[in-house]
Amino acid sequence: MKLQHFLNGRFEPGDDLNYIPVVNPANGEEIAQVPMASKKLLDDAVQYAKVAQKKWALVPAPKRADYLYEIGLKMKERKEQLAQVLTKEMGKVIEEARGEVQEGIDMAFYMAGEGRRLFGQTAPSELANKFAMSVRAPIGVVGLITPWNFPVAIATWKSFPAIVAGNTFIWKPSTDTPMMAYEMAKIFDEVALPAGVANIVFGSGNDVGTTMIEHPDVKVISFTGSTDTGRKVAELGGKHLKKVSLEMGGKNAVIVLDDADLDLAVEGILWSAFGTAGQRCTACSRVIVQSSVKEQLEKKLLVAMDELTIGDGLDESVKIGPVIHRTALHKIHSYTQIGLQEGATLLKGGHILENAPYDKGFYYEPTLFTNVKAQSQLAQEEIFGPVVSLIEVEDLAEAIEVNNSVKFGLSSAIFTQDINKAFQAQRDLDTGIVYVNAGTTGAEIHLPFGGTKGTGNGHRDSGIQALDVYTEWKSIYVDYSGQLQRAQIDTD
Ligand code: UN1
Repeated sequence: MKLQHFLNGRFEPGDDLNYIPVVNPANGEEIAQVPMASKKLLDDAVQYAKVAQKKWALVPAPKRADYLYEIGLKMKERKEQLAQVLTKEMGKVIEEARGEVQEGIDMAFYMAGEGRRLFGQTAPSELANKFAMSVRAPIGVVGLITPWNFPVAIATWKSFPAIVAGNTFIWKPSTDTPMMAYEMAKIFDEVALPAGVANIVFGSGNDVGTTMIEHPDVKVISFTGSTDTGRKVAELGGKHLKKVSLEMGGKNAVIVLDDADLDLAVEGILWSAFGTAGQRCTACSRVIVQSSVKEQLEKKLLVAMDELTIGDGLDESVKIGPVIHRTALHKIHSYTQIGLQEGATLLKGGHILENAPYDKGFYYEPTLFTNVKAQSQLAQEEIFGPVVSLIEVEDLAEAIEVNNSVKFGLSSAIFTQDINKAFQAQRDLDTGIVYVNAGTTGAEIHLPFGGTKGTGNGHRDSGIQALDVYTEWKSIYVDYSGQLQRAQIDTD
C-alpha cells in the first residue's frame, strides 16, 4: 500500500515518487510505503494552509469545535481498527494501542469543549469610561513535528488545540509510523474539515522539517522528539524568530521508600518501565530505593519480571512488544554494555532476542540492573528501551537529590505511605509531572504535559495550557468617554 500526503483536502501521491518502506517491528515485514515530500510540496502545503487560515479564523470557535466532535466520534467508531494499525506500525501491544487511540478521542472532545470557552480576560481600566479586555487570537499556520512512539496521541495534543483556536496546520509525522497520520487524514476527509485546515506532509527532518521551520509563513513549531533534534529545532527556530514549543527526553525515576507498599511499587515499576517496551518519554528508567528495602524489592521485581511475555503486540496475551527498529535495538543494547563496563550488576535480561520466533522482529529482553551509581552514564542518559537501573539511597533527601541530578525533568514517582513525605516530594521533585503511589506514565490529556530542564522549553502540550502555544494574547481597549484620555499622564 502506498500512502499519500494530504494537502488542501486532497490526497496527493507526492511529486517525486520517492517512497520508503514502513516496517512492522514485530516481524520485519513491509506493510506500506511512505512518500517523501520535496521542499516544493511542503511549500505548496504552507500556501494552502495560509489561504485556508484566513477563512478558518472567521468561523466561530463553537463551529470549529463541531468538526472536532465529529473527528472524535469517527475515532471512537474506528477505535479498534486504528489500534490495530497502530500496533502493526509501531509495535506497542494492542491494549496500549487502544489506550493511545483513546487519548486522541479524549483530546478531541476536550478541545471541542474549548470552542465554547477559549476564555479571555477583562480588566478594569485606569481611566474612566474605558473598557479593557484581552482575548486569545489565532497565530496562523503552525508546523507540527511528531515522533513514532505515540503516532496519534501526541499529534492530537498539538493539532486539536491549534485548530479550535483558529489556526491551520502542517503535520510532519515520523516516517517510521506514518500510517496513523494517513488514517487521521481519512477522518479529516470524512468529516469534511474545510480544505487546507489540516495538511499532512511526509518527509525527512532535513528536507521537510528544516523547510517548515525556516518558512516565513509557518509561525509556530511544536516538536516532540529527542533532545538532540529539539536543540536543532530551537536553534533554527530562534534564528527565524519562531515560537517553538519543545517536548523532549526524560530519565524518569520511581522512588521507593522503606514504608512503601512494595507489591504496589513493583506493579508501578513494571508497567511504567516495560510498558511500550520502555519507549515512552515518561518511561521509568531509574528506581531509587531506600537501602533497607532494596533486596526485598529486587527479589519481588525479579519474580514479577518472569511474567512479562514478549512477542507480537497483536497477540492479546503479550505484555511487551518489539522496539521500533534495528537501530533502536542496537542503541538499547549498547547501554547494557555501558552498564556492565561501569560495574553495575545485571540482575536480569540484557540481550537482543535473536532466536525464533523473535529473529524477524526487533525484541529486547526486559533488563534490570542494580548497584548502579547515580552519576553513571547508565543512570544519566535516556535509553528509550526496556532497561531499568536500581540506585540505592539512604533517605528521602538523598532520593530527591538523585532524582533531580539528571539533565531531564519530565516525570517522577514516589511510593510511600507517609503523607508528609509524599507532599514534601511533590514539592521538591524537579519534574513537570509527579505521581504519588503510581508509576511514571499515564498522564491524562486535560492536564498540562511537559517537563523542566532538558525536557522542554517552558511550553506545555495538552491541558488548557496547550492553547498558549497556539494563540497570541491581544489586549483591546474601548474608550467610550468621547474625549481623548491619556493613560499614565497625571491630569490633576
Ligand atoms: C510520550 O511518551 O511522549 O503519560 C507520551 C503517558 C502517556 C503519554 C506519553 N499518556 O505515558
